[in-house]
Amino acid sequence: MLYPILTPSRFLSDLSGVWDFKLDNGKGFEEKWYETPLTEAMTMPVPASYNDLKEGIDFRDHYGWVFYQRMISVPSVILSQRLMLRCAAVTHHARIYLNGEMICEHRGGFLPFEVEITEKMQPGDNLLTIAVDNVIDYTTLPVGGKSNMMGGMIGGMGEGVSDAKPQNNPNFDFFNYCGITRPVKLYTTPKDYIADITVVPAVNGADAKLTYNVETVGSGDCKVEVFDKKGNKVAEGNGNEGVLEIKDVILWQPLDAYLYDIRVTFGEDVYTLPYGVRTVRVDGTKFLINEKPFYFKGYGKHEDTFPAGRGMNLPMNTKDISLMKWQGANSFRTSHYPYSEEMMRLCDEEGIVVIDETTAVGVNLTFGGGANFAGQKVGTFDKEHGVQTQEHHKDVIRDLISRDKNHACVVLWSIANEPDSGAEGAYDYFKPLYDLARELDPQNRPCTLVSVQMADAPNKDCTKDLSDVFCLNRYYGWYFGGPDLVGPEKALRAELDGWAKYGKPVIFTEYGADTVAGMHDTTPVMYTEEYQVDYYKMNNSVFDDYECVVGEQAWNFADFATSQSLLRIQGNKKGLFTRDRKPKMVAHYFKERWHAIPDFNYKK
Ligand code: GCB
Repeated sequence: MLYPILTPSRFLSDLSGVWDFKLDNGKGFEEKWYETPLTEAMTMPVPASYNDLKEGIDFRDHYGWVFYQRMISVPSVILSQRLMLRCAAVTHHARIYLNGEMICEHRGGFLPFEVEITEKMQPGDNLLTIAVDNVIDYTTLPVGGKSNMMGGMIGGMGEGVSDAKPQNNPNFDFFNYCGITRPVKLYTTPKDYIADITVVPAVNGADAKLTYNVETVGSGDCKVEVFDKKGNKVAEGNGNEGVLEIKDVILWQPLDAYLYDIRVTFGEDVYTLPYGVRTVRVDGTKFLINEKPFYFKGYGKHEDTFPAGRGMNLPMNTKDISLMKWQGANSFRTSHYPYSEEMMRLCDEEGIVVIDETTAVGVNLTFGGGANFAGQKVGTFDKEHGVQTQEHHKDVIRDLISRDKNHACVVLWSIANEPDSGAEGAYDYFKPLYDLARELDPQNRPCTLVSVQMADAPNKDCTKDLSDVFCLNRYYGWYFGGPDLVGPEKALRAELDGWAKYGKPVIFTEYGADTVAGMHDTTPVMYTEEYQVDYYKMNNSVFDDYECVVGEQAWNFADFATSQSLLRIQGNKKGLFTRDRKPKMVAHYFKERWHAIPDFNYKK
């Protein structure tokens, strides 16, 4: 799916601004709030998560639907074109109404969708309503507990205390922020238009061949031109498919990005795709970018800021990448959902390497001892009582790859975070998903799932049979063994010996310790900044000893909001930075370490 841009043939209008807003009181649909202007509406910015923008727990933890509304109108000349309404992300379930008529419905809160409205626009003002539902359950990704249970993921999940008031029970450790979290835009195309562009790079010596495919609707001639940064045309092709040859190609490199502009013309329609040329492949225990062994230094992140919640935050995205570079990092994972298109474009531009993750978090009913289902243990993949997410999971993979397939920054697909990948039924659940991702990705990038710490790994974890790269979330010295670091070190080495036997690359995609900024002690006790440093020193020293370990991504880049629970002090405190991006002591430790580790050829 193409990112909407202004071009000589396409008009673009961003509907960001303050909209009318109302929480559903259970009667919104019955009383057809989408047919007339909302009464007693609140103000609400778009894009943003609404949760932190008004006061009170009832507002923040509202369960169910909310209504957003505004008027839209376009100059009549626009209607000779094809007019699209596009939402970049509505969390988690959207119904869109134009002048009272439902024109689109979409499930899944982190990927774009669009609907044509050319014929539906009336002269003058048009009433646009977007109803948004935040309910998560066993059919959604991310997964939530049964709706009328109480308890948060850590220390409470699944204890299943009945509560009169329904509420979300996230089966994951981040706040269930929701609303219209990314921009809503109107854009036009000519009636005959470019629907999609796919470009696959191959590099041979100093030259590159880009195999392209342009999907078009209607009739017209298709031309594809490639321009370098100075605006010189370096390759050209005709027709909807072909190969573009670039002599003396300048490669996109981690932290040294170079983007060409690929300009596609089809009849009257013109679209320009920024494009980095690079290759990715796995060879034994090496992860090769441009045929050189890459070492991942970075973090798992969140789209999480105050008070926008998961709302797109361009200044913070820019700041975060600046902090990454300050610290000598080169990569991050989009834990635990696809990030905004703006962030992906920024990573292309800035040379940040991305592990791109789906929304599949919480596909695991064994957290907290596994008593998730009215106090009874239920197998995650139990056909009747377990998660019912596989079909939706496929849709998410389709939409994610469709959105992100051309990004140079994306080098690895993460099919899920910490699923119950050692459980009965896990292989059968995941095998078709890997097959689908491999079939759909034109660049054939490696695939992984980010695996949870479990007894008897790797033997029973289906990631060993399915993944090209083993991504491990491990908490030796925190959830497992802390505050002792000696025993956990032994256990970590023993586990790594097991993974090393498979001869594939291993990346630590999570490891970390909660740390309250400003808490210090001469004895490094848990939660102090000193303990966080010691914790990471121990883990890193182990990684350094294993040739197969080709990456370390700390958990987390910054402190972030979560549901309330006994282990969460106004959120998860495992950040190397605080939520407002001030460095903890450990940030300086990593800065020194990462600047000393080369991006390539770290492991022999
Ligand atoms: C994990 C999860 C992550 C949590 C983290 C923690 O394994 O993948 O979402 O936030 O642990 O801090 O407990």
